[in-house]
Amino acid sequence: MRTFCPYCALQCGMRLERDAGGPYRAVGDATFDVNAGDLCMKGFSSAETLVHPERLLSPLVRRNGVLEEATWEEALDAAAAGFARTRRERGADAVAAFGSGALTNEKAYSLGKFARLALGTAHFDYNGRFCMSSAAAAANRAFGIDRGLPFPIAWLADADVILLAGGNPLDTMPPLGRYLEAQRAHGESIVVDPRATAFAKGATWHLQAAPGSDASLAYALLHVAIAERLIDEHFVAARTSGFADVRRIAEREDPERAERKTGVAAETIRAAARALAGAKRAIVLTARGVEQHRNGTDAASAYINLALALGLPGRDGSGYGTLTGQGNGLGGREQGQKSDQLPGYSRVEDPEAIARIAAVWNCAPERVSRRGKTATTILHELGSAIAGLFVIGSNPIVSGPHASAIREKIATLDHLVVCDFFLSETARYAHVVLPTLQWAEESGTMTNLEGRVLLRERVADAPDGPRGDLAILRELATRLGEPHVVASDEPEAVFEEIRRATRGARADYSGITYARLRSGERLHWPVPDESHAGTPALFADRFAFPDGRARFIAVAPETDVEAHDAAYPFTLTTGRVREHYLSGTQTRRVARLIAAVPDPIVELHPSLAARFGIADGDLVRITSRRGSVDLAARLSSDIRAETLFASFHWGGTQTLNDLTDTAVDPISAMPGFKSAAVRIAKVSTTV
Ligand SMILES: Nc1nc2c(c(=O)[nH]1)N[C@H]1C(S)=C(S)[C@@H](COP(=O)(O)OP(=O)(O)OC[C@H]3O[C@@H](n4cnc5c(=O)[nH]c(N)nc54)[C@H](O)[C@@H]3O)O[C@H]1N2
Ligand SMILES: Nc1nc2c(c(=O)[nH]1)N[C@H]1C(S)=C(S)[C@@H](COP(=O)(O)OP(=O)(O)OC[C@H]3O[C@@H](n4cnc5c(=O)[nH]c(N)nc54)[C@H](O)[C@@H]3O)O[C@H]1N2
Ligand code: SF4
Ligand SMILES: [Mo]
Repeated sequence: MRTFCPYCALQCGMRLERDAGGPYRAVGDATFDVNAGDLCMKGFSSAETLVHPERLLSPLVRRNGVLEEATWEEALDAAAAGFARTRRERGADAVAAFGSGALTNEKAYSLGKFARLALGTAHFDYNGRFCMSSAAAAANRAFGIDRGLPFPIAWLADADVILLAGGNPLDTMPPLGRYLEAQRAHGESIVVDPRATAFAKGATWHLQAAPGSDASLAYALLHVAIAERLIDEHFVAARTSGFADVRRIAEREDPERAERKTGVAAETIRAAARALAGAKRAIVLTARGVEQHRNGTDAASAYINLALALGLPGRDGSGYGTLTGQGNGLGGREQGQKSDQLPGYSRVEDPEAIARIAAVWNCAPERVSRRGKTATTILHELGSAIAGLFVIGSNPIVSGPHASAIREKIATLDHLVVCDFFLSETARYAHVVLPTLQWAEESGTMTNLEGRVLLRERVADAPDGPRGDLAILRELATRLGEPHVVASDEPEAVFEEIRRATRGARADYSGITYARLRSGERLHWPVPDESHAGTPALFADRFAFPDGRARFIAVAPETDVEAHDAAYPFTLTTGRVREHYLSGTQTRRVARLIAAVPDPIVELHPSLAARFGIADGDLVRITSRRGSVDLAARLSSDIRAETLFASFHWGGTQTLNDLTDTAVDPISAMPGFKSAAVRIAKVSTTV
C-alpha cells in the first residue's frame, strides 16, 4: 500500500516492502507523479527508525530526578495532573504547547483545539515559526494568502527562467531535481546563494551574494527591469496597487550600489535581470536562505515585488513561491496549531472565523479568539512566564535559536511533557515522556509544498507500547475535564470535523474526503465542495484581498544582520546537509546516514583558513556573542571568503544553535538563523 516519506515537504510517494518476517524497506512509488519513484537517501532509509533498538516503547515518568518506566495510566495521570497544577498555581497562561510541521493535519488541528480548550492557554505555536513564517508573512501581505507554491510543482519543469534565492534543493529535496533538470534542458536559471552549491554551479547565473543582502539584490534586479522597460505595466495597473513607492526605491538601488552591498558584480545582476524579465514563463522562488533573517519577511517581499512588477503571479506557467520545509509545514499551520491562526488558515482576529470555529467546537467565542505568544517568545520565557510546556513533534533545545539558553531555562520548568518516539535531547529534560507511533503505523493527511492534500495510510504493524498522538491528546483532554475536545482516535473522524471547521475559509478542505484521496484525486486546497476539482493554481483571476489586487510592499533595500566588529568579524550562516534531517533525532539513528556524515563540519574558504593557519580537517572553534562550538574544518572555495557555513543537525557539544542570533524578524518572529557574527580560531590539528 502507498505511504509517503516521513520527512520533508516534497512528500515523496513510497511503499514499504518486506520479506516474510523481515524488516521493512522503503521503495519509491513510481506511480506517484510528484517523485515518480525517486527518493533521497533519507527517504530510502526511513523504515530503519521503525524497528530501532532505541525506540521508546514505554512511557517514562521522572521520579527522584530520574526518568523511569511507568504504565500508561500513571504517565497520563502525571502528565495531566502537572498541567492542572501549573494552571491552578500560576494560571492557564503559564502553560504552553509547542507543536510541529511533522504532525498530520488531524493531529495539528487537535493540538490547537486541545491547547485552547483543554489546557486553556492562548500560548501555543509550532516549529514552522522557525521555518517558513517569513515567506508566509510576505505572501500574505502581498497576495492575501500563502500556499508555499501557489501553482503545481510541474510548472517548474516548463519555466523558461527560474530564479531561486536561498535554497539548496539538490541536497534538501533531491527528487525535485528531475523538474529542475528538465527546466535546465531548455531554459535558464539564476541562483542567489553565498555558497556555490551543486545547484548554483549548474545555473546560468550564480549570484554569490553576502548573507542577508537579498533585499538589495532583488531591488537591483527590479531596477534593471524598470530601466530597460521590461515591467509588465498592464498587469501592474490592472491587478496590483502600491507600485509607485517600490519603483522609487528600486530606481535608487542601481546594480552598482547593490554590488557594494551584496558583492555581486553589477554586470551579472544586469544580465540575470534581462533574462528573467524577458522570459515568457518565469518563476521566482525563495527558501530559508532568504527568509531566516531579522528582515526575512522584507527580503521575501523584495522578491515578491520583483515577481509582481514582471507580472508573474497569476500568469500561466509563472509565479512566485516558497519551497516549504517539513512534511506538513503547510497543513500544520492551516489547521491552527499556530498562536495567531484558527483552522482553515483563518486569522485569530477574524470575527467570521471565530464564530465558525466556536460553533464547530461548541464553545464560547472567547475561548478561541485570543492571540498567543510565538514559538520564539515561548522558548524565551521558559521558566519565567511559562512554567509548564507540552512538546509534540519538535526538539527545540537543538533546533531553537540560542539553544544553550533554552537548555538552561527548560531545566527550570515546573512541568514538561514530551511526546516522541525517541528520547530526543528535549525529552531528556521531561517530567513525563509519552511514546508515540511513527508515520507508517497510523493514518492521517499531510499537505505538501504545493498545497496538495495527501492521505498517508497505515502500512506497518505497530509495536506494543506506543500510542498514537491523537489517542494521547484525547486521554489528556479527558483528564483535564474536556473529554470531547478530540473527536476520536480515528483520524478520519477528526478529518470530518476539519472539513466542517474549514468550510468557507481560506484553506477550505471541506470538499476533501478520505474516499477522494484514496481514489488518487489530485486535490490542492481550496476545495470548497465535494464536486470541486481543487485549485492547482491560485491567482489566475484575482488575489485574496477584497479588491482582488496584489500589494507591493515598499521594504527597505538594506542588509540587517548581527553587527560585526573586531571581535566578531565574520558571518556564520547555517543550513542542511543531504544526509540529516533537522534536529537529527531520526537521521542520527540511521546507520547508513551517520556513516555517511557522522559529525557536523564547518565550511570555510581557503583564504580565510590560511589567515588562521587552518588546514582541512583541523578542529576550529567558532565563537559568537552567545557561545562557542568546535567543529572540524572543510576548506572549500565554493563559499564566500568572509562567510562560514555549518549545519544544525547535532546536539550536545555539537549544538550549532548555541551560536545563533536571538534577534527576530519583527513581523514573522523568525530568528536570524542564517547570520550570526562570529570569530574563529584553530583548536587543534587532526591527524
Ligand atoms: N537533507 C535535508 N533536507 C531537508 C531538511 C533537512 O533538515 N535535511 N529540512 C527540510 C526543511 S524543514 C526545510 S525548511 C528545507 C530547507 O531547505 P533550504 O532552504 O534549501 O535549506 P538550507 O540549507 O536551510 O538553506 C538553503 C541555502 O541558503 C543559503 N543561504 C544562507 N544564507 C543566505 C542568504 O542570506 N541569502 C541567500 N540567498 N542564501 C543564503 C545557504 O548557503 C544554503 O545553500 O529543507 C527540507 N529538506
Ligand atoms: N541554525 C539553524 N536552526 C534551524 C534551522 C536552520 O536552518 N538553521 N531551521 C529551522 C527549521 S526550518 C525547522 S523546520 C526547525 C525544526 O526543528 P525541530 O522542531 O526540532 O524538528 P525535528 O528535528 O523534526 O523534531 C521533530 C521531533 O519530533 C519527533 N517526531 C517526528 N514525527 C513525530 C510525530 O508524528 N509525533 C510525535 N509526537 N513526534 C514526532 C522526532 O523524533 C523529533 O524528535 O529547525 C529550525 N532550526
Ligand atoms: S525529498 Fe523529502 S520527501 Fe522525498 S524522500 Fe527525501 S526527505 Fe523524503
Ligand atoms: Mo523547516
